[in-house]
Order: sequence, then C-alpha cells, then structure tokens
Amino acid sequence: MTATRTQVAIIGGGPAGLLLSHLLHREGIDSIVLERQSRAHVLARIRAGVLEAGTIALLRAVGLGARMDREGLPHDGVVIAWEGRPRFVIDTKNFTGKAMMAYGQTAITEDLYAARDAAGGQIVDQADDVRLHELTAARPHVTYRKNGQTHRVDCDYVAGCDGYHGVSRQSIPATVLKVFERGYPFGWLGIMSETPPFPDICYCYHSRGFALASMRSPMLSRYYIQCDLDTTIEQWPDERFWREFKARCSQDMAAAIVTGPSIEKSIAPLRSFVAEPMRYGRLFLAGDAAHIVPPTGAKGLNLAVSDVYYLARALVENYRTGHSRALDGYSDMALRRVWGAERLSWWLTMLLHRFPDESPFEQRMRENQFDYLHASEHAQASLAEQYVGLPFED
Ligand code: FAS
Ligand code: PHB
Repeated sequence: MTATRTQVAIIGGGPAGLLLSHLLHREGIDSIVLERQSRAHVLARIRAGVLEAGTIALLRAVGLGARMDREGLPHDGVVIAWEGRPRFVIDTKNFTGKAMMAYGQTAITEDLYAARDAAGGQIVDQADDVRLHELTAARPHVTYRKNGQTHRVDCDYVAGCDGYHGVSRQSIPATVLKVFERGYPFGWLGIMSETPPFPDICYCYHSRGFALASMRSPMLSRYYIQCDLDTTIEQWPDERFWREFKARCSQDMAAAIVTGPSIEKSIAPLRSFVAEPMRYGRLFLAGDAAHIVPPTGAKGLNLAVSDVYYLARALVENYRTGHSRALDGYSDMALRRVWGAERLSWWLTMLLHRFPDESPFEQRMRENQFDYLHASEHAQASLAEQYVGLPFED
C-alpha cells in the first residue's frame, strides 16, 4: 500500500470537487482529488447550463471567468410560455440588477481541469473502491485502488463531492443522517443540437407536457421535454422529439425553432433530495452528494458552487486561525441556501408540469398561480430574485 499525505482529501472530480481544489490551492491549502471515472468520461457528461449571478461573480473572482465571458451567453431574464396565453419575460435584470449566463457545466469542468493542471493539482482519476476511514478522529484517512494497488491518503479533512451515488454520504451513519426526499412521476428528455438556439431561455407549460428551450452557444442548442419515466431513448428518434417539442409551443415559437440532428440525447429523472447534516466529524458534503433538485430551477450546479464557496472559506479560516467557527457553522449555512433552492425548484416544477393523476381543482390552482404571476410585478420580482440567485451569506 502506498501512503501520501494532504490537507484535504476531495472525493469526486466533478464541478464541486474541482472547484474546491482550485479555491483551496489559491489559499495555499493542498488537496488531492479522487475521481472514480476517467477524465474523458467526466467531460462527456452534458448537464447544467444556466449560471446564477453569484456563480458568475465567483468564477471571475478566482480566475475562471475568461472563457466564460468569451463564450458564455448573458441573459437578463427568462421567458414563461403558457398554453393559450402570451409569453412573458421574468425580467431578472430589471428586478435585481443582475445578469445570468448560459454557459455549460461541461465547459466549466474543462476550465477547472485546465486550471488544476496548470497549477500542478493532484487529480487521481479511475480511483476505484474509495473508502473513508476514521472520520471522527483527528486524523481521518482515505483508501482507494488503482492499477491493482491499494493507496492510502492521510488528511486533516475529507470533502465529499462525489454526487448522489457517491460513497461519502453513505459513510455517515444512518443514525446521524436525516434524509428528505420527493420523487416526481416524470423525467426530462434532453437533446443537444448544433443549431442556432431559440433566442430566450423559455419554459413552456402545455397540456401535452412541459418543454424547455435553452442554449450553450450561438450554434449549440439545448432542448428538453417532460417524458414518462418508463420511456427510452430508442422510442424518441429526433423527428419525433422535434414534432413533440413544437406541439408544446405556440405557433410563432414553433416556427422559430431550428431543428437538426441531435448530438446528445439523455433522460434524467426528477428528484428533490436533501441529506442533513452536511457534516460528520471531519467529513463535509458539498454539491449533489448532499442534495438534488429537479432541474426546473437551474439550481443544481449553482448549489454545488455555493456549498464549495462556504466550505473553502471555512477551511481557510480554520487553517489560518485555528478556529473552527465557520466549519462548525458550515452545514447550517449551506442548508439555508439548499432549502431555498429546493423550494424554488419544487415550486417551478409543480407550476410547469402536468401530473398524471392531478384533479381539476389542482389544475385550476396551477392556472390561477400563473395568472397571478403574470399580473403581479411583486410576484415576478420575488421569482426573479430567487431565480438569479440570492446573495451568498457573509
Ligand atoms: P457530480 O455528480 O457532477 O460529480 C460527482 C463526481 O464524483 C462524478 O465525477 C463521479 O464520477 C464522482 N464519483 C461518484 N462516486 C465516486 C466514488 N465512490 N469515488 C470517487 N469519485 C466518485 N443541474 C442544473 O442546474 N441544470 C440541469 O439541466 C441539470 N441537468 C442534469 C442532468 C443529469 C443527468 C444529472 C445527473 C444532473 C443534472 N444537473 C443539472 C445537476 C448537475 O448539474 C449537478 O448539480 C452537478 O453535476 C453537481 O456537481 P457535483 O456535486 O460535483 O456532482
Ligand atoms: C440548460 O440549459 O440545460 C437548462 C436551463 C434551465 C434549466 C435547466 C437546464 O432550468
């Protein structure tokens, strides 16, 4: 068994793990990232696409904004289209003074890998069978297997950034962990196409089901439709997807959609999930390892960023001063933001999706909720400040 030592062992080389490693490095704190998959596998994932104002500001502040500002698409609002009613804009810039950015998670992960490589960061990919040990002792350690050999990493802290299916959350005793969860009776079928996107990020409510038009660049479009949980990719050839997407839009919007062959197609189930607390001894959870939101609020990636911002700040305080005040407060602070994003994501999912077994009364509640949102600038301002992202806590 080989043995190395670091200050923070980070489990997971997705956006949360890589950003944490980058933030710690900037403050002179060393870390090792242990990633189960190959780098190519991680970078082949197509996931989030909309960045909150706080995420944009943080990436710029820590030297990760150049390509984002070159290739990202700023947005001052999002559009809600409701079957049989005029589309309208939630004007986030007007209500909050802040802009969002369409810039894909894949690009952010590429930028993070490039930054860590340039700084000589230690990222071990294809690290198998990662296990966490002695989490409540003063000196935890992590083991993993690679190239047929077992390796040991001694550390001061472990950051569990290994997503929903990772090992970190499972290393917290069931007697300690409290889980809150809600599933939804549908998923999102998403495609990517090398076509000019619809000009707005547009959420469409329709009796046939939800649809979303988004983008990655002036020649890269991202579209989603609500689908049954038991549907398969094979049942959705491109021609059927485009026909269904257009059937869920108004005629003028459908006419503006430029179709083309899909270069990626995937189905994601929708889930609301929170694990409390986000700490166990010297293990701290961040990102999808601790929480999952339905993508309706474009919050998943942004929550991973805010968790990591809080955790890095707390670790820096601890190494600089020896105090653990911020570390002791990390879970509560992160969860305040997490529950806000969970509520918004749940609320938008309930507003914009047809549920298979809902009653006529529930449909009237949905319609009236939309009419109130459409009529009230106060309601729109409230949605705008939550969608663009509330300020990080001091
Ligand atoms: P990630 O899951 O991205 O990264 C965790 C990493 O840990 C992975 O690379 C994994 O390989 C690794 N890992 C897992 N187990 C391990 C182990 N035992 N040992 C070592 N490494 C391990 N969010 C949005 O805002 N908008 C969207 O449209 C959107 N679409 C999504 C679609 C899908 C299919 C999924 C799964 C998520 C989507 N999300 C979306 C949410 C997504 O963007 C997450 O919020 C984001 O990836 C969170 O980043 P991480 O916390 O780093 O988790
Ligand atoms: C995306 O561009 O992938 C996207 C945009 C908004 C969402 C979810 C995903 O709510």
